[in-house]
Amino acid sequence: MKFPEGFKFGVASSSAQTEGCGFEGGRGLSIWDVFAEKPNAIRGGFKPSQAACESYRMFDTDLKNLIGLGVNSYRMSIAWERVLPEGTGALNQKGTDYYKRCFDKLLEAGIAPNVTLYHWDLPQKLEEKGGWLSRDSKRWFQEYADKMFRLYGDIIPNWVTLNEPISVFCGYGLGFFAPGYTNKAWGNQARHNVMTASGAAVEAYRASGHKGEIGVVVDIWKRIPMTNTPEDIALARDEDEENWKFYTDRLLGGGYSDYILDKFEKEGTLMQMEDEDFRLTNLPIDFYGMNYYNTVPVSTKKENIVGANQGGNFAEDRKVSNPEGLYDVLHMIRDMYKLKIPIYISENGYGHDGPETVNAADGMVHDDYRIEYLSKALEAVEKLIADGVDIRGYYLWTLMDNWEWSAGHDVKYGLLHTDFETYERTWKKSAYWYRDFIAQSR
Ligand code: IFM
Repeated sequence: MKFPEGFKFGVASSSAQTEGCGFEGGRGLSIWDVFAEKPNAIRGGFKPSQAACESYRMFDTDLKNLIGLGVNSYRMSIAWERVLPEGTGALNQKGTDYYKRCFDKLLEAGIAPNVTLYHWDLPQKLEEKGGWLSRDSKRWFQEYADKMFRLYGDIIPNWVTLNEPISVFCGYGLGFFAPGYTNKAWGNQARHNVMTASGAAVEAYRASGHKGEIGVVVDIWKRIPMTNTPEDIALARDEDEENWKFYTDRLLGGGYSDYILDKFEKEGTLMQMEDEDFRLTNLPIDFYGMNYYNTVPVSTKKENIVGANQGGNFAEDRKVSNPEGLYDVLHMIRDMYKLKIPIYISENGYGHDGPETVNAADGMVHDDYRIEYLSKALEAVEKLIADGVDIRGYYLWTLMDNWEWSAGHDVKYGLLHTDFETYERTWKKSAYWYRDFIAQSR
């Protein structure tokens, strides 16, 4: 099918997962640098400073690959700790120059930068002041966002405040993401505060007068009860409420559900909230970004699989592949919140848990399973557009194999294979497939 004029075909990435190069250019420590030092925090012990893709010095190579794929947009994030090593205050010129150069080069190539402000790498200096548990976090984030809008607001068409705010809950409540705390009340407070901070960034964007778009990305992992028993239905409901509705209700529905407020009250984990927090998240946003990977089957009778792989997608057990689910899940979200704003599929991709090797005979990785997944997911996008759903873009996760958070190098999502010794990038079969798909869809 031909996609609508101007539809964004992109790939998505993030700073912590790709930039690497140690602390070159004056990058400050992030909470993930510190977390990665803890024994067993990251599979294989890989650290983001050493085990990402060296894009800080290899951006031109990445750009060549983006041009080769034919994408017209690249979703990337700014490392807060690179531009503001202290989290607030003085900007690091080398850091801001780096992003300016990336954005200029992308624009010269006709690739629109879609820029995320927070993709999980909180400056460690702010963590030392309480991190997302502090009520000051909204002020810190607003200051950072405001500085970025002043620097780049006139050239960036799309901004994302947060990518997957659940990461903050995983970090403060569940312990397998940075900063590694296991206190549910803290997790709830931190996730409440990060949503507030997102609203504060939207407020700063409107005040800056720039005319681009700003939105928020929430990942949806719809739970599917494995049986019709009341227990399984109740479990699916509970996990939906905790894992994604918490964020979408706040962002798209105006506030939290009675279910979640009652539950936290009973547990003694209810967060402190002020009217101002909701005023901020109720400021209008220009789009909703949905990250979709899979649905999650749940049953009280099965071993709880959540957290099995501990990559970015901690709910991914990699036994389920449901690319078609994108269709129903997106319709569900639209109906649930009577959504009128445009939607981006801000991430979608296939994670392979295990090695993927470059075939010596033809120099390619034969990742047919990824092609199968992607073709079904993109078919779902086509059907949604045919239904009249206002989807403006699709960003495949991800350009190249990178540092997959707590899963280290074990789980691979890239269209390109990365050799983590030489940092050579090699196109997989799926990269050629996506390139051809884009070319045929225009
Ligand atoms: O790698 C992550 C990304 O950082 C956030 N979304 C899910 C991806 C795959 O796990």
